Amino acid sequence: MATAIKKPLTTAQFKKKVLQHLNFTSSQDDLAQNPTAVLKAVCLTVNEVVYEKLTETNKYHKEHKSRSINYLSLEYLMGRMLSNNLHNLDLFDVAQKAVASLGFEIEDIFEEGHDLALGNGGLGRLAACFLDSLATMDFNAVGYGIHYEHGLFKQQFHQGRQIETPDEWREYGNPWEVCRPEAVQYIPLFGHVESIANNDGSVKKVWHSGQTIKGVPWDVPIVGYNSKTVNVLRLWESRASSHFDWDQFNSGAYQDAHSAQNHAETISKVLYPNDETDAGKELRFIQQYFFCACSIKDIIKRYQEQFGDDWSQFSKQVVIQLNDTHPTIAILELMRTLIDEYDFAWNDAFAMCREIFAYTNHTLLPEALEKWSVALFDRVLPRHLEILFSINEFFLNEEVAKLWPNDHQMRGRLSIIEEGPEKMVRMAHLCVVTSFKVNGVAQIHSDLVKSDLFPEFNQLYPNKLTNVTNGVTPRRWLKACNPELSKLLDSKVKTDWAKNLSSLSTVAKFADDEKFQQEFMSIKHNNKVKLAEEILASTGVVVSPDAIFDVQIKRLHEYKRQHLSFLHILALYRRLLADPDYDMHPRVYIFGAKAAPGYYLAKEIIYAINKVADKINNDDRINGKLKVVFMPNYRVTLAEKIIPAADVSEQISTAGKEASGTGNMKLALNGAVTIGTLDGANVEIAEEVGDDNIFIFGNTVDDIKALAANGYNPYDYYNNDEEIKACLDWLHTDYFTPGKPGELSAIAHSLLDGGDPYRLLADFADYAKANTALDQAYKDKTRWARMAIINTAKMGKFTSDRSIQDYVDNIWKLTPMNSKN
Ligand code: B1N
Repeated sequence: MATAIKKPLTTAQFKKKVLQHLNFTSSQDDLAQNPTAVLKAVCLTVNEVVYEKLTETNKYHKEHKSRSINYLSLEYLMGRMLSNNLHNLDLFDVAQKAVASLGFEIEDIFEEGHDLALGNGGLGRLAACFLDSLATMDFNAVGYGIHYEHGLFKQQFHQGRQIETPDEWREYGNPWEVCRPEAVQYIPLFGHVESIANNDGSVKKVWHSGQTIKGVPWDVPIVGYNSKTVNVLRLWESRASSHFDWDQFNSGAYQDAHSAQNHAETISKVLYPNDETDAGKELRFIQQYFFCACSIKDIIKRYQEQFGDDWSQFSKQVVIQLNDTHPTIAILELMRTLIDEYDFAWNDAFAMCREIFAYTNHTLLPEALEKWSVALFDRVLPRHLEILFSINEFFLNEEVAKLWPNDHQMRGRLSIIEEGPEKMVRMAHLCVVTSFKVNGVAQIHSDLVKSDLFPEFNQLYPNKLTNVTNGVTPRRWLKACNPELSKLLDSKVKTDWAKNLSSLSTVAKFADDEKFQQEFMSIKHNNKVKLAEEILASTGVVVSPDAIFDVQIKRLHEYKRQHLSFLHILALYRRLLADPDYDMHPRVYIFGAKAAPGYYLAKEIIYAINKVADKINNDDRINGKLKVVFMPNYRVTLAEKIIPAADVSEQISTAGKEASGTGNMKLALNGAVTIGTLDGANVEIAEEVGDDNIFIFGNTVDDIKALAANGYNPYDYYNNDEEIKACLDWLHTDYFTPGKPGELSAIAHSLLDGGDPYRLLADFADYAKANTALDQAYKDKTRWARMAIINTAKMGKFTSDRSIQDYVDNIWKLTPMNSKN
């Protein structure tokens, strides 16, 4: 696999095909007016290459009986596909020239594309990066997910407040997906379980379901970079199993005929927009089950196409990775299928599941740990609940009782069922009990999973809990999004760094080279000029590319502490008002974040930042030294524009709360310097770049624990720090909301009477100090250039190819396509 893959088309061939497709899809007379038609024709042209490779890939794996990795995730944040697919197929320049000869800039064609936004944030984007790496490294992998009609909502600001509108990513079709009617599945739910006595005295359980939903698969091809592989992401859409009831319709019951269909189609209608909070809604539960059941049936179908009824190879051929607990029901569905449909003995079925499932934990936040009520389980999935009880009984009696005999407290703590006024199923416990490996997503997080979240499980199953540090694909997050920097790196690095990111370390030797510094920083400047235009277009704010571009882009959540940065902005503004000559390099704070629609304080934080931005951006007294912009509708496509232009990467979560973070990796890779806490992957980034090339501040995980143990009182900071007091008091006035005092009070309340749950005030002073140090460093151009270069050079560890290799070596035990065995 070392040799480069041949370019699949010449420019002339590419152009010819585009014109052919245009003939079918639109009139060519008005071509100049129709970039959308060109986009579609280009996608269809690329698909010709893609689908040929997909067929080859499938053929190869069938012949070689490669073990298949099945990645189950409720979320995939794919972003746009065209630019990435062109890069991965080495067709970028070909397409660029072909499109230019038709009178278009390729970038303008990309702008016509929709984001596939079938996810909320880091967890969904990680799944997308992993699919890219799996295909690039020639592994036999399928991603399974839901074909949401509406992905994550679009965000607008009306007078500073977030407004959500529906995402219509496939209103007029999506060129990348193909419907696969031959792989439709039928999914039972509701109903009751009948016990039938067998002749031998045993009991056979029969589930009589109350409803059947049809699962229709849509395949999105996943193109590997410079590899032989095209894999698929298979997304399930729900439909009514029997079509429209014409008899009912003809008899006049128009509404009723529609309602069954509507109910079925509601399941895949919309992505739940909550990031790290358990919505606990019945529809979400049914979504999870629907997608798990479709996927398990599909995995079995694919296996049987090769191995027929011989189950002996199943656990050697199939591994299923659960992306958090959201797909946990897959475990119960596989158990049910083996026992009820294939007559497996319970022990054999369970042993098999324990060889097949692995689980990734992505968060320690209690509000994100999923629990479903036993009553809901019983109503929707009565047979699955019986199986769940049987697993719990086995676990408590055969495993917990052996290590901790007669320890009722321990039983209660570890049980898959949480007792209480309403009995609940702890999904993570089911995952840990049944999976053969459980991993956290950065070293510090995995350590906390062992020590704080699942210490008893770690005792019970000593080698089960492990770490795989997250990574990001350098194809999308450097090569495609930062073409100028990529070219510079190409000129200095001999090997293909996009496939071997560690080779970037060779540019570290140019960190002090004046010419290289100039080239590196002038590319950053060009990227900032472009972003400044984008900022002007989307917010109306003029910003100078000579200012420090300070970026905080991620979901809005209290633990991520956008409001810590906000509070510090208030402090800087105050210092500037008190002394217009206050010594600081001009700085532009750039925020991008969506808040869950029901998350009150997150929305208040957005509003407050927007209001303060209005005031600061229009205040002549501070000579443009401070600007604040909140770019609306943060998404993958916007990240691709912001990240190459960032000087500073804000990674300021409360220590112990951010499992990993992946934006931190993307920003550093593009030469941004991190200001951050010792949390998640920041710890490992600091290890890679060294203390001189990162600004670490704040309380550590242990410090944070000690703060709580000593009785944390936010008023201690408020009363003892004049700046904190003044800034918090400011929020109660109408300074930023003329005529409406108190509009920004919610933030101050949460930080004082609300107990400051994320310890902002305890970190404020050190954060301010780190910012002063950062400001000093930036003023020294040579020093800053050196830091930026070292950040890019030292990000080799954080390619998602390395993460996948870790999964392969430590969890999945796979062999790639074309390897010897
Ligand atoms: O997963 C990312 C990590 O890099 C982030 O640190 C982590 O916060 C994120 C319930 C989640 N954890 N949990 C979620 C998302 C949606 C939902 O409904 C939980 N997201 C993360 C990748 O490891």
